[in-house]
Amino acid sequence: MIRLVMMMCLVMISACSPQGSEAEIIIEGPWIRETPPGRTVAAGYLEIQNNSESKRALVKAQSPEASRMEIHTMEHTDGMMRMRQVDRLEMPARSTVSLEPGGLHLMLFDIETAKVGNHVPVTLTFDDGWEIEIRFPVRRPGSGHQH
Ligand SMILES: [Cu+2]
Repeated sequence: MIRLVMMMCLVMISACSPQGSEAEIIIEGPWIRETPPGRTVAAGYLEIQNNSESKRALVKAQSPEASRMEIHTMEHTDGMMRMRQVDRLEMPARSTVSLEPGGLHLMLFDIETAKVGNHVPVTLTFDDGWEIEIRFPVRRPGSGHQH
């Protein structure tokens, strides 16, 4: 009987920490840009550290306060900066990927709560199925960048 209980504990432990992701992926400095009045599309930024020895990828972001979220890059096309949606955000082994104004960002659609003082919950899903919920504080940017 004791052996059976011990086995169950081991099974539960391994189910709770798939591939040790929690220590290997670290999220720093999340924030969402405040939307001007009448706008319901917001950009979110953060830094993702992949401290593991293997490449990883962010494959999905979602929030109960947005109808949908997308991962966007910024590209120079015909002399203009344009946003382009990507399916996944690749992170090489032992790398840090920064999502920041003027570059990579998360896009939140139909969000009414991107106002300073709010915290927007966002769930990030990685390619191995690991998920983490982050609270993004809403901030008013000092610069005139649109994204
Ligand atoms: Cu965008």
